[in-house]
Amino acid sequence: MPKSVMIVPEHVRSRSYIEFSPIPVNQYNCTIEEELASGRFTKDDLIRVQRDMMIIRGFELMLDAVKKTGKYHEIEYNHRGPAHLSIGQEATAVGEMYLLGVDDHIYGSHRSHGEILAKGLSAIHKLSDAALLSIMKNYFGGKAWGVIEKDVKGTAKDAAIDFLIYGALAEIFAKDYGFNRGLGGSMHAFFPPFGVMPNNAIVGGSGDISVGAALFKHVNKKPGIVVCNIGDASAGCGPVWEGLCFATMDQFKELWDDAHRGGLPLIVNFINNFYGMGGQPVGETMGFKVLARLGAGLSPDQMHAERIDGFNPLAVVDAMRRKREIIMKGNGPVLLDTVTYRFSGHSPSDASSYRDKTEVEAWQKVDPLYVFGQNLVSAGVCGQGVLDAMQKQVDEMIMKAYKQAIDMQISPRSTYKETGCLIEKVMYSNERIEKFGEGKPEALLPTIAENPRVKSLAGKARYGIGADGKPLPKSKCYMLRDGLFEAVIDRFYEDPTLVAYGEENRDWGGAFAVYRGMTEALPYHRLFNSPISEGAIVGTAVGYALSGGRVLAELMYCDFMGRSGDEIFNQMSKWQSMSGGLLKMPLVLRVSVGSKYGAQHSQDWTALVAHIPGLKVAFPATPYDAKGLMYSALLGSDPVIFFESQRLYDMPEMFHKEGVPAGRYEIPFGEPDVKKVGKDVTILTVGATLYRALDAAKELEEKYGISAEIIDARSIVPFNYEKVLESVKKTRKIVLASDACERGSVLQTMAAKITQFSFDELDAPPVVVGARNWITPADEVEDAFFPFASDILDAIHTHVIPLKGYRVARDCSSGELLRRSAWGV
Ligand SMILES: Cc1ncc(C[n+]2csc(CCOP(=O)(O)OP(=O)(O)O)c2C)c(N)n1
Ligand SMILES: [Mg+2]
Repeated sequence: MPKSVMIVPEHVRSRSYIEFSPIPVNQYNCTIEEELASGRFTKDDLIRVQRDMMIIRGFELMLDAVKKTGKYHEIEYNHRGPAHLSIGQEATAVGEMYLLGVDDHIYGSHRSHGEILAKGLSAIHKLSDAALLSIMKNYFGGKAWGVIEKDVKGTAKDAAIDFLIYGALAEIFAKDYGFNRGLGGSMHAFFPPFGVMPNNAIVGGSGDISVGAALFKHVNKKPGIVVCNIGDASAGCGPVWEGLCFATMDQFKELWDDAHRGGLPLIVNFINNFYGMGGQPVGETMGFKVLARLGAGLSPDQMHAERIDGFNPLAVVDAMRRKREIIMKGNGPVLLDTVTYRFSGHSPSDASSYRDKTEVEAWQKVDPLYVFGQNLVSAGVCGQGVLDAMQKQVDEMIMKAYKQAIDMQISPRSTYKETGCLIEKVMYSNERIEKFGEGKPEALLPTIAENPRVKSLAGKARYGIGADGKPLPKSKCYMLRDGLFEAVIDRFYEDPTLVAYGEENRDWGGAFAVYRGMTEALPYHRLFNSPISEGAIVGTAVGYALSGGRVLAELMYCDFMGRSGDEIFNQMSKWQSMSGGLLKMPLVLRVSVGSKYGAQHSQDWTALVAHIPGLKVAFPATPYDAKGLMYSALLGSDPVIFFESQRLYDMPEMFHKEGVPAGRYEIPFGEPDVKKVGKDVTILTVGATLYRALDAAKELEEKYGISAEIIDARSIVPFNYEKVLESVKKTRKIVLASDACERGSVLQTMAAKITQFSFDELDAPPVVVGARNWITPADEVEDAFFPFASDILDAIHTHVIPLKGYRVARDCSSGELLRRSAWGV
């Protein structure tokens, strides 16, 4: 029986009410004197809270001045990039980070300077001098350390504070010595050694990535928790909802084995400043009134949600302490609605036309920096003189970092015009990594040999052509889906961090039976069904991978990539390079290209992902290639979109005469493969059109005496043109075929490059044979849409070599192609 829950009609149809518990709102009620008496804080701790808020305020005021006036205390600097400041929100950041350790990871948004500094200051307080010095001296070869070292006065902790302010500021100013070598910038800056993980310029972008990071900790039993800091307006974002749904799945608490049972170690902290840019979630763009209400819809424990006063740093510390306790008992994830207010505009160009001056003034009257400082004085924690001296010291620190960061001699910018420049180097990590973790991978079946599917594959023909030269019945053959299975199951027994998930990945055996036999072999925490949340499937996988684990995620149909567009285009593809080469992204996303199911289930969108820099893209068409490329994907360190065609899952091996090897082998990315040698015309195929090209080649040979060479692209990014250009040199003609709509397809790019590089060797321009620029019609009439052998022959006859006596099946003349183009089809 696959599921633990029996759906009993009498139960689900019976009459009752759903009850909600009251949601606490600003319940913290403790004075500084009481906190001191409780022993939770010393006087020094409280003074440090004030200092940290001052540092953040000073940092943001400096940036505000630079953006608005082009100078800071008369020292000019033109910062051309963004600066989304959090002036007013300091108590929220400092309170949140106060108890967090280095193993606790925070993810944030475009407005995260304050969080970076607060988390960094908290880490500096907790780390030993030796640890701090080691981090500073080793981070990116100690470049930032080299800058600040000379001007440090004081202890290692003082040095680390200088380092933190300088590293963040140099990053904001796009300098090579910044925390992410200038490739992250203001909205994406982060610093993992202090537990500051990627901040995201896509509103709500961290909403699912952080869930994947918490999943990584949970599955691999890593210490610490994850905090997702996102704005109140991000509550309207799909990825945030999908992330919340994923994070609150019942299976964590009900189905996973005892050792992994329990909720994810995650705090979703909505930093509620009551505005998007100018839009107001409360009263205008959302309907929740009190954001903490959202948790009530997600789980019976209402995500332990509450609203807290983010203008009081101690209220935030208190909430974080209590929420952590809940998480440690396995009862996470939890949700916080942290009330705060930004005095600054959304960005420096913001004229605040959407809010009343009196509103801003009312909040300024309760400015946490002033109020908390005064409370410290009234409670006798320190005198005003101490606060004044601290302010002076903070101002000096900020000025020192500012001078260092703007100086082009001291803090140069990386240049990107030379071959082999920094960006070129960090687009991929290009490593080969056997396993991302130590220890024995967990499995239900101790060895692969015991697996029922592995046993049944032993009896299959690993080459699909019999001794008589005829194809064997498919039922007797090893198929493409088996090639994928063999590579994946093997990697599961090698890399303890490897997890796979997606829709119907477990008991169903994967939507197209690639994972059949895995449910028996793997515990839930390594193979599980996700909610139908394509955004979160990819987004969480991004978080899992950048945390240091290998992940294999699946989209049931290529068409659903639209649902995970941001996660593929902006997250999966970019974090390696935006980190300056610090992070790896061992994430393989399997994407199945459909057929038969019409307009929304049959599209080949290779062009969309090939267009996005940072992704590797493969599309094998044979069992041998599928297995070898899957091995490479699952041994690499880069994000891979792995296309599979539903037409080919049951395709036996028709090329590799020795049969698909039972053991491990790797096919490198980027190398096309000559599947049939010929001399008169080259046909370059992507994906399933390989077999239709073979049919066309047969007809060319038998009826017209023309010998076609067929090259299977196998990968799309990277792509080495060498074999194709060599072939063209011989045949002087090339046709390209794939199931993708022709306009803007990968084939068009390839055709353009071939023209450019082989112009003198070509007798005719390369011809692209793709699907029509239409919606996909029903299976019964798909021959009007997808390219078949006759379309390849039509194209060859019309544009490349006239075939004697050939009658064109469908007009594909230049005039017809121009007509279609003018009509937009
Ligand atoms: C997906 C996306 N949509 C829109 C934007 C433009 N944008 C940047 S910040 C912002 C407002 C975000 O509000 P909130 O989430 O409350 O965060 P806050 O700015 O208040 O910190 C908008 C609309 C964006 N960066 N990303
Ligand atoms: Mg907001």
